[in-house]
Amino acid sequence: MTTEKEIQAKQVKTRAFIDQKPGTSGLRKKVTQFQQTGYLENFVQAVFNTIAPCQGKKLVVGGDGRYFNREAIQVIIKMAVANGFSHILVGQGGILSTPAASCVIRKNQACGGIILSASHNPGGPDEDFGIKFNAENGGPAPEKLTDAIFQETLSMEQYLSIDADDIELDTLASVQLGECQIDIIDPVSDYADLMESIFDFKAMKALVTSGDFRMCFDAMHAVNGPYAIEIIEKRLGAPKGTVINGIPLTDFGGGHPDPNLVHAHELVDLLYGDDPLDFGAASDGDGDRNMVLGKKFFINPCDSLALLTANAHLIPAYAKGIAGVARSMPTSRAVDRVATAMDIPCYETPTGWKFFGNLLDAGKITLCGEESFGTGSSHVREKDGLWAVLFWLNLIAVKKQSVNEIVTSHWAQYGRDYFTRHDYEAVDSAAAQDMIGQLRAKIATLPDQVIAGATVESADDFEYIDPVDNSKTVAQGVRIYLTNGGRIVFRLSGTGTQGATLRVYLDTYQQNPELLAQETQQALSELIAVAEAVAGIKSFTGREKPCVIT
Ligand code: VG1
Ligand code: CO
Repeated sequence: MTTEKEIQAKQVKTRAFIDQKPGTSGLRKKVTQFQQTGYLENFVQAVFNTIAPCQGKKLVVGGDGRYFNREAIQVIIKMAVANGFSHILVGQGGILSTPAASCVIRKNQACGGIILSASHNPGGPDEDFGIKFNAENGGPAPEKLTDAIFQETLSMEQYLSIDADDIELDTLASVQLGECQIDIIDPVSDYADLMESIFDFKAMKALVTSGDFRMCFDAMHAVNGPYAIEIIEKRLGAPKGTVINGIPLTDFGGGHPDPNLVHAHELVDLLYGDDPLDFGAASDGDGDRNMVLGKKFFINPCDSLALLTANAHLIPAYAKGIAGVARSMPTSRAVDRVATAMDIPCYETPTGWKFFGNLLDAGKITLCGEESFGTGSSHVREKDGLWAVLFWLNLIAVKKQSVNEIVTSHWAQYGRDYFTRHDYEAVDSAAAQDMIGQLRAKIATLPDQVIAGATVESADDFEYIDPVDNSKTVAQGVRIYLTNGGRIVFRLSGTGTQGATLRVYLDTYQQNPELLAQETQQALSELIAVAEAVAGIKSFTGREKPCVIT
């Protein structure tokens, strides 16, 4: 379809907002904030100004389907046309999972993409919305770029748009708006093809159709439903109904699309009930996180990264070996042990996928991950929930072992890093800042102190110098190392939309074969007591216990 009409860009006056600083992963606010006149438009114009000139360039647009996704996409398309983009690729229905957006940007050599998502945060008129820009490598904009975008927002006086009817998003089509071609693309096929090029689909198909392997994938009413149905049910042939909650809903069915033991309770019931399945998996709102479960068995994401690294040679795409690995700082050191054994480099980065981009682009790493249910590889520049699930299926298919056997034999070989994260959500911001401030102030005096029976070996506030571009990122979390091998990390979340969220990460290493099967909170109870003693969490937050324990 072609519109012959002349398209005239119009300048629209706006006022600047001072609160558009992107956090760990883009700008996340309540929907109501995004609905303020000019709020979304300002941020989008700031992105376009930062990457200008936009003339002749290709842009990818899509989101996780949450409330306000469609409205935002219409605004962005019109602004992109007015700003001179020559080609816009939009996922059908406004849908693109975060990893699929990364894949589409790379495959089509776009100059970048705008992804609309607040990830695992709830959706709906009174819930969360988010927007982020991914650069031409398909990865989240690095800090240099997000800082520049933020600077632009502070002086925003006008944005560019056009007067035009809304674009029909539900039909695959190519539409010409003035000089710009807008393609409504199948959001799934490129991504599904990429997965097929990485894994041994033949072996996986044999596994999931064998009749003695029962599995479930919970898409949590979020974006990965169509991807999982296409790949797991259609291409791998798993029985219909293997994917549950597979239709993306604007409010995610009223739940938190967060794949953990608390929020993915429907799946958890299937794996921990009377007649448990062999394998269960879930992903989050925008499809980049994953949780993998065996029969009555939870795989900690830190262990998952270590295991995928140790077994990467069994996957066709990584059979020739991997260049190196990286983990975010709070992630346990399980993967470090594997990297040492494999004699490959292991990098420790600040929290957030944007810090992996340079390492992946430079070919220094092949796999990377975070404790927050994020795992990924050089196939895209985002963490990738479904990829991680397929990796596990591929491993089970070729090792012919259960999840439980694979993990416990890994611990037997490498020892076990017990890990937990305690979240205190929506606490008073000033109190949380104060707590972190006081911890920072005493870092220098901590070494050699005995706290709740444990001796501090060292302490610091994590800083990172990117080995590729030498950029420096400071104040990424207070780390306390104990002489008994334990580690405690305190940091504030950069994705919350209400008050502050304090995250306390605790991990300790156990090599004694007799002590590898403890309950995690039990194994970490002494460390938990040290964390309270050193930081005074209860008195600062006014909370007796964390809201979420993972
Ligand atoms: C959290 C996680 C972090 C992850 C980020 C984005 O950030 O801790 O590991 O990269 O979310 O993931 P924070 O700053 O709240 O701790 V997603 O799936 O929410 O885009
Ligand atoms: Co996410």
